[in-house]
Amino acid sequence: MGKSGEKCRGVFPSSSGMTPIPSLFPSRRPKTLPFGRLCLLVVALVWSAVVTVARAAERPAREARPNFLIVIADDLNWRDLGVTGNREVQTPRIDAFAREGLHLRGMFTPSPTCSPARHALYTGLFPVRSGAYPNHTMVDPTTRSVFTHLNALGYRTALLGKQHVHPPQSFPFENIGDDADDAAALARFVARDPAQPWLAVVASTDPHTPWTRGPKDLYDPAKLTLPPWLHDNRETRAALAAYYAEITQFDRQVGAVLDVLERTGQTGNTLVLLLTEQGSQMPGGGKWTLFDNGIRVSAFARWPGKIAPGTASDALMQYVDVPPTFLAAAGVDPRAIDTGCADPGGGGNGFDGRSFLDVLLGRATRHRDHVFAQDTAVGVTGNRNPFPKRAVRDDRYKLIRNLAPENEWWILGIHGGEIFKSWVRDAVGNPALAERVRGLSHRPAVELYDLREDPLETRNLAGDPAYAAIGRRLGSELDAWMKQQGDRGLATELAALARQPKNAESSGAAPGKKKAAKKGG
Ligand SMILES: [Ca+2]
Repeated sequence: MGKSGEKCRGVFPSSSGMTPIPSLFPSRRPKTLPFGRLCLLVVALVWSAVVTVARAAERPAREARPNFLIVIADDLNWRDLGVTGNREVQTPRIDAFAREGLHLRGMFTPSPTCSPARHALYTGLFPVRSGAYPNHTMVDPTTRSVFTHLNALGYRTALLGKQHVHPPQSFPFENIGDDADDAAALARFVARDPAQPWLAVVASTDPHTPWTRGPKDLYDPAKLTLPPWLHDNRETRAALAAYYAEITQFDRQVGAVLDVLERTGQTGNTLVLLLTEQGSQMPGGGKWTLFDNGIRVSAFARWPGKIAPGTASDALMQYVDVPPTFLAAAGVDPRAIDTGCADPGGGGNGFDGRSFLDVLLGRATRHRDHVFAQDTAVGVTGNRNPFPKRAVRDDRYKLIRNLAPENEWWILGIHGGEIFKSWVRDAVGNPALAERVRGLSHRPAVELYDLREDPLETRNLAGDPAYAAIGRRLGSELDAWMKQQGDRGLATELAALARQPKNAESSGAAPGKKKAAKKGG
């Protein structure tokens, strides 16, 4: 099912329009009731009253358990929203949503790639420990996810849109459709039983390549302001305009989802978490890199009456912290949860993440001292060489280690693309551009950045004696994280293919499942 084939199936006749929500109850009734049916009706009415009373008795517990909604984009650079400072991309619904809750400015994904990022988001486990570290990957089959944990608490859980997680028994959500535009499917799910709390994930495929959807007429390539990580030429401008149109398409999708909550009366008791996922597939746009363009996430949380509107937090946090946070918000101590996955460093089966509920409720301003990330090139489509990367970041500095720096980093999605090829063409006779292009494929063993002074990570401070102590401090944090994860660096990278279901299936090690995802990465 190609993305381009989906273009006209959207539910948006306009930015505010939406497919009507089907009635849950048939309206057609017989005009007269025979005696037998009348008796049945009386019995039904009495039973209905009994159930209503019983549900009223449960209400205090019910009100203590909010619904949860995650809305996640696909390859949306955190900077490319109106609310995060991009003055040209149009995201009115997201900007308005941000004003209704808390802007989590310190959120990071532990992987700049779709599949491992989503496994971490749903399991609360970092990628190497769970086994889900390359792209198109899977967790160990005993692993449980937020869907497992909330189902056990009596929630119903569902996912609409992109999956990219495996195996199914670790992610026991109800699949309510592969098309994140299908707001009516979401409406049917959330309205099904008012007495049962729910978790829903709406996982978009926008603005993942190919950039084919959205209102292209809003963006004139010739008039766009290019961000500094992009080389300015005709091909790049055309791609940027198409990417922005898909971001606006995602914004409309977000609007339709929020409208479902309004129409079904679920806004008040639902904690909504909106995530941009990871960097874009532009060269330098961040995807498959550990620069902030790749791993930083724009995140916004709304929970009326609980989260103060129009607020922001710089507390560092990661996707692995989301499941513990939801469980804490549901009244459960996340430290008592068994993830089904052994902790090689700490012992036990607990989460790698910790609840940031106190940040949401305005009771804390700090959460983590460090965030961590990894990227695995083996298993990415068209990858030519192993190129493992690891990173640690605090609120000012970042250390990146490239564990096979002698190799050329080359993957089809960046280096085989038309934008990159146009840059290579333009670099002939342009030494400054040639050096930039080279830097997209060749990296030093160690990179150290001062993000306060150099937010685009262009001045590598590794080797500068003035920063040696900072490098050592971050290096020991990274060593400790890798050890806790059971991460063997290059050896782990070289074992990545065995962590992909397509390879495990061919060896008979995993059950077959064809994902309905429209796009890779
Ligand atoms: Ca993605």
